[in-house]
Amino acid sequence: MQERQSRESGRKAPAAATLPEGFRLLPGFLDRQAQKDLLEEIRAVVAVAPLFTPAMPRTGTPFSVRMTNCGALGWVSDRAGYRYQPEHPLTGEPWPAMPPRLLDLWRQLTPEAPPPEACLVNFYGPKARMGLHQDRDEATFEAPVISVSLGATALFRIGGRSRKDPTRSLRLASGDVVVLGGAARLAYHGIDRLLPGTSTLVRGDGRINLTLRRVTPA
Ligand code: MD6
Ligand code: FE
Repeated sequence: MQERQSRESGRKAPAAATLPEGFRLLPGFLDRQAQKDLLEEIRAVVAVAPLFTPAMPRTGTPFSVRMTNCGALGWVSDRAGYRYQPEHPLTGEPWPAMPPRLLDLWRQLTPEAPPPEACLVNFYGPKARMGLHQDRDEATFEAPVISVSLGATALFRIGGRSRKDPTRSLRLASGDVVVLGGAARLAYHGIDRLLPGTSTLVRGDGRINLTLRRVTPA
């Protein structure tokens, strides 16, 4: 798999000054074939661990994004709260293994960190979005969170460690990788919306985002 920054994409990483320290956007990190190969592996994950609709803690309001996981632990959300657990909430089965190419990507981008334990798979239809949030349900923040985007381009919003901090908007296209490490590990971020007609990789103008996390201290 070509896990290099694409020279063909012609898109540049944003100026660092206005972004939190430890934030990295790697445009076109996965080439088209690597995206297709990864998508097939994610389809195999979904075949074993079907997509479920998470719900907000307390209110039970459904998310517009559907989810599943691979790896030893999976992130789930329901009326009882946000948590990591070793089994699928509907089937009760263990999550499927993380595809080796994701473990390779992690090792390449964060060689010092212990291996990832969870890969959250988010499926977006054309109207789905994700509110501004921090990734802070992990018992350790020693490793970055690394995300891979497939399919339609998304408008990604990122701010600082306080919800009130100013934010800026960036585009995440198919094959792009984001690293939230250092100060950016706890930066607020979300998805405002998808841009229709921007990719043919995922049918129906859909988008998949994978987030790899270390959950427990090494
Ligand atoms: C998304 N991403 O791209 C949502 N979290 O659909 C995230 O929530 C995210 O991109 C942590 C690190 C990188 C991310
Ligand atoms: Fe997140």
